[in-house]
Amino acid sequence: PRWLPPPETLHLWKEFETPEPAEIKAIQKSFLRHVTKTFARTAFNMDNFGSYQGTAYSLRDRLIDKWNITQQHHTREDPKRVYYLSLEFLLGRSLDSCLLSLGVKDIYKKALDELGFRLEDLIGEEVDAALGNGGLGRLAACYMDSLATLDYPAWGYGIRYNYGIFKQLIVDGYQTEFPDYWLNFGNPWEIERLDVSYEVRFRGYVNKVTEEDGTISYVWEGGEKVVAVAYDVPIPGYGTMNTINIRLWSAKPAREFDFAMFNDGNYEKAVEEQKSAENITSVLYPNDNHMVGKILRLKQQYFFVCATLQDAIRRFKKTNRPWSDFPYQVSIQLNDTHPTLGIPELQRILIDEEGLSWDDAWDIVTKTFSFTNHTVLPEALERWAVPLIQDLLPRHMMIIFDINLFFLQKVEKKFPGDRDRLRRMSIIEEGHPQNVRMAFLAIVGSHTVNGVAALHSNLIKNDIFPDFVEFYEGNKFTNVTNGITPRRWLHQCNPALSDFITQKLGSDSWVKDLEQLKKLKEFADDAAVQKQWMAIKRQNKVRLADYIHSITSIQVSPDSLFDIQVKRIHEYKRQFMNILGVIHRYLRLKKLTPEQRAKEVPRLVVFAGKSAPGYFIAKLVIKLINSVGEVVNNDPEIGDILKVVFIPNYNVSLAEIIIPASDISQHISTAGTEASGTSNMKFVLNGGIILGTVDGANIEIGEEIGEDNIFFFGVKADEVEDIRHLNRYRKIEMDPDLRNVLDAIERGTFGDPKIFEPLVATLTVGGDYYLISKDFASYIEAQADSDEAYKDKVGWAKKSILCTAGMSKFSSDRSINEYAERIWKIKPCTVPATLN
Ligand code: CJB
Repeated sequence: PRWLPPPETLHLWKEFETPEPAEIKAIQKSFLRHVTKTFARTAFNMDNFGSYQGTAYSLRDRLIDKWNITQQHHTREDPKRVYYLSLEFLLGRSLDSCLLSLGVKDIYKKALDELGFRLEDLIGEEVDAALGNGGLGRLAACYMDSLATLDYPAWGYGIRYNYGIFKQLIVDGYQTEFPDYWLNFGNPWEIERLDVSYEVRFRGYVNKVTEEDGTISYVWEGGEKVVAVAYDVPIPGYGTMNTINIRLWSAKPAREFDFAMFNDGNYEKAVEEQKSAENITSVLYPNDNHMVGKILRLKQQYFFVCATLQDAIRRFKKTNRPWSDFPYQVSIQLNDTHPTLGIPELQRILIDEEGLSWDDAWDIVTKTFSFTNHTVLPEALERWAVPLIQDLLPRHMMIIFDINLFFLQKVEKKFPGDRDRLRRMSIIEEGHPQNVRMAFLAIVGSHTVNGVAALHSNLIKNDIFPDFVEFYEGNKFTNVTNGITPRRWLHQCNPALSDFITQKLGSDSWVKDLEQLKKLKEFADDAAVQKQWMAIKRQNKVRLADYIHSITSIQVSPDSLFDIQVKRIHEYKRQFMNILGVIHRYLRLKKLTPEQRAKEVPRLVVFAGKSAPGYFIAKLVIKLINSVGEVVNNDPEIGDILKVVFIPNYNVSLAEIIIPASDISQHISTAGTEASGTSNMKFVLNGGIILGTVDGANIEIGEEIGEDNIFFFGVKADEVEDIRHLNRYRKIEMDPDLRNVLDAIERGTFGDPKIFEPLVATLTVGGDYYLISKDFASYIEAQADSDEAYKDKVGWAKKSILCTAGMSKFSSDRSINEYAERIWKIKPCTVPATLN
């Protein structure tokens, strides 16, 4: 039974629910209370980490107050909510962003200063929450920030992995992986909710029950159960009361211990069972844009979807509405196909547990779900073996077969006798074994399917799902171009530029309304603004140079052009082409006289990014970058004219240092392979210039900022297929400059050439699938253009200002408003000021 507060006690609750005022004394009081009481430390037993904890806990109190007020308001108003289901949330650090969102950074700084702590040092003590691989996970984090800031009633749902993405160390030039012990020192940003838990069943059997009236129903029984426990991560909106929640599930054994087994002396077996439950949420799979068909991953997917739906349904049922209202109260967004099992799971609950008819249930399901596709790479599209699903989720497999049957009947009706079409469109792919095509299941079970940039959404329609576009007559498919939060990716990571923009625009309202940035265009030719603008860029380059020195001992000059490529290491992203271009530059520089060399634009080429641990070729790319750096950086003839640095362990907090420091950033995927990219947006927002291919969101960025302010090169997406076809059937034309570069590698200029043979082979015997040879000449030309442009300091400053000024479109606030209005049909639910 629910506990209800005696009415005469309510005033006490109210009093303590009100957030404390942000006064210096109040802050110091709460800080010291946590330091001494929560962490049992004293003035004589303190360090920066202790004061980080004290500060974080004091902020956490404020967050919880805001969170409670928000949730109470939502409960009262009962608006339609969106649930954003994602296997990844790449949040990074929270202290700085919370201080800024709550508008208390300055006063906390003062309060801590008086106690003898520097806020900047404390911020550096926090470990990243790295529950994601790359773009997809970081997008989810940006979207949570926008949902909160725009006052939407939204929940994120995911998994609380005990280990996030691995820590990368470089040993002898090679990537080595270490576990990410992120929870070891506690996590101030989560609230453990032992009271919110659900059972999740795996395996077992399906009982067919024939009722007295002849109707047939199915009951899923037996098997093993685990419990999902909620951990809540409050996400405050910027400058608003709205504080939403990311609910992360952690797996616990259903029975704490099997005492019978224990008493029998079978202690190990008893512990084993417990461990096997906990294993489910133990580790994030470290693959980006690549599916791995491991059973534990499938368990993770069902585990989080099952707990999430129980939670959403419990909330819905509190209002006593009929089931037919469900899609008008609940919208569920599938972040890629990873949570697609939610579709058969909701259908199962509705027909097996709630007694709805198949058709009524399916109507609810298809009005509730929508699906975002994030990639066209075939190796990333999820396909799960039918026997695997059958074993783990027998009832779901039956339901998927039925969904497919009814779907194919409709296809047959629309295109009678078209057997090949049925085969192509079947959710079940024939073969040994059969596979479930998760993207097809997601499309069939959703009302809307979107790609993440204009080009990508067109490729989805024309190249990967054309049959579905034809069947649904185009009605399901749409585009929502990705965005990034300007709070973290300008206001927080680049305080100097942020302050300068506020000063020039006369207000900081751009932080919540990025359209305002357009007004910066007026200043593009203003010499004083240009000077200040580039001085800020230089400060940021000094900050990065210092970081590079502290980590790698390599000294780099802040006066060189900073040319940066940071992202997951993947063949399609072509870091290999970048380093081949660096070798080309090095060989050219070596041929020059010292006088000629002195006239060259000095360039620092920075790489960072993780490779999937089992991705052999990507790991060789890292080795090659480090080997080239070793030679180039120690060549006395070259000096500062060229430096090559691989910064280890790329993550969100490192991105915050790297991105504001770029002059050029590279986004050079083979046309048609990068769905959108989001770091491209971050770099340009910070006044960096893109050198990139006509791919993903680069295209839309070019449209917004003007083609003069971006260096495009390479073949277009619609040429790629033909070139690949030719590459397969005749000898590849090797670019002569590229041949020289490969010769240098093969001569052993960068160490034992044997090491790099498999990598070099991808350009020749491998058929050069990513068209490096084809694009090499135009890549080198674009690089030369960028050198020329950089010599013109005034012209460069103008470009840089116009870059930032043109980025309004790429705020995640714009993306989220599009999702809310066009897909989720939700409205803001603003907490009234009187409750603040
Ligand atoms: N993406 O990060 C991932 N992981 C995947 O498995 C598939 C796609 C990326 O998603 C980003 C957000 O939509 C895109 O910007 C990026 O192009 C894509 O590779």
